[in-house]
Amino acid sequence: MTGAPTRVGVVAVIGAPNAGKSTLVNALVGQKVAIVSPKAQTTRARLMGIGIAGGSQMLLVDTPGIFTPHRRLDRAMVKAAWEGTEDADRVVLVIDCAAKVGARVEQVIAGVEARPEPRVLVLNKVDIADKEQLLVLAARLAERLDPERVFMISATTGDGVPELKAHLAAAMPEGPWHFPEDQLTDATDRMVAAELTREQLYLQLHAEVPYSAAVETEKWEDRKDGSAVIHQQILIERDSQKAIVVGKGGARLKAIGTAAREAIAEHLGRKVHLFLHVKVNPKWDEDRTLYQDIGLDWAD
Ligand SMILES: Nc1nc2c(ncn2[C@@H]2O[C@H](COP(=O)(O)OP(=O)(O)O)[C@@H](O)[C@H]2O)c(=O)[nH]1
Ligand SMILES: [Mg+2]
Repeated sequence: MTGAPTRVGVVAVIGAPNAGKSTLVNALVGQKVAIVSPKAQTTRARLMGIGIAGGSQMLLVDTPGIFTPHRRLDRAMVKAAWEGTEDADRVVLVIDCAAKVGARVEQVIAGVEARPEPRVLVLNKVDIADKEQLLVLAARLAERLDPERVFMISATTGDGVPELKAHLAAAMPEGPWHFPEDQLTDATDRMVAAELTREQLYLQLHAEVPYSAAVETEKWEDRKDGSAVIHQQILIERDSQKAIVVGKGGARLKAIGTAAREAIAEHLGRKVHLFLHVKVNPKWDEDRTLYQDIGLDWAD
C-alpha cells in the first residue's frame, strides 16, 4: 500500500418503494445483503451494507421506502428511512426512471430537497426505460435538486454502478475504517436469516399476506459438524392466512422453507437445517419486542 489515506463515511440510499434501493445496495456491496422483491415495501428496517472501493469504506444505509404511513409498522418504517439520512456524508436519491413520477415519488423528492446533506441523483432501471423520457426526467430533476452528480444506472445489470461507486468512494471523508474488510453488513446472522425467509414470503405468496407477516429467528444451534439448526416463527395476523402460508398438504410452507434454507446456507457458507413454525398473532404489529428484532424503533 502507498501512503494514501483511508476513508470512511455514510451513504444513505433513499427513494420511493420499489425504486431499486436494496438492489443498488447489494450491487455496491458486491454481494446480497438486502432482500429484494417486485412487491413494494419489502424492506422494513434500516440495514447497513458495507461497500469498499479505492481505500474507502462506505456504510450504505438501505432504507425502507418513503410513502404515506397508515399502520404503526408503516410509521416506524418511514421514520427509519428519514432518520437513516441524518448526517449522511452523501444522500443517494434513487428514482425508478421507467415508472411514472407520481405522488409517492414527488413526496420523496420534496423531502430530499429540504435536507442539508449533499446529494447524488441516481436514475435507476435504464435497462427498461425510454431513453428520451429518461433525459427529460434527468434534466428536470437535476434543475430542481441541484445534485452533486447525476448517474443513470441499472442496479440489476450493473450498468453505471462502478462509476457511481467510485464517485461515492472519493466523496467519503478521511478516517480509519469502522469495520473489518470482510464484513459486508451490520445485521446479525439471525437477522439476515429471518430476512431471507421473509423474502420468500414476498416471492411466493400473493396479495396482502406478506405485508401482514413477520419472521423471527427463535432458536439457533451451531452443531459440531459445522451445520446450523435454525428455528423460525412466521407471524401472521389471521387464521385464514395460515392456510395460505401452509398450502395444500403443507406444500407451500415446504417450498418456502426449501428456498429460504438454500439462501441462508449460501449466506452462512455452511449447511443449514431450517424449521419454520407458523403462528397467528393478530396483534404482532403492536408487539414492541418484535420491533427490536427487526431493527426498528417503536413509533408512537
Ligand atoms: N429492470 C430493472 N429492474 C430493477 C432494477 N433495479 C431493481 N429492479 C427491480 O425492482 C424491484 C424492486 O427492487 P428493490 O431493490 O426491492 O426496490 P426497493 O423497494 O427500492 O428496495 C425488484 O423486482 C428488482 O428486481 C434495474 O436496474 N432494472
Ligand atoms: Mg428495499
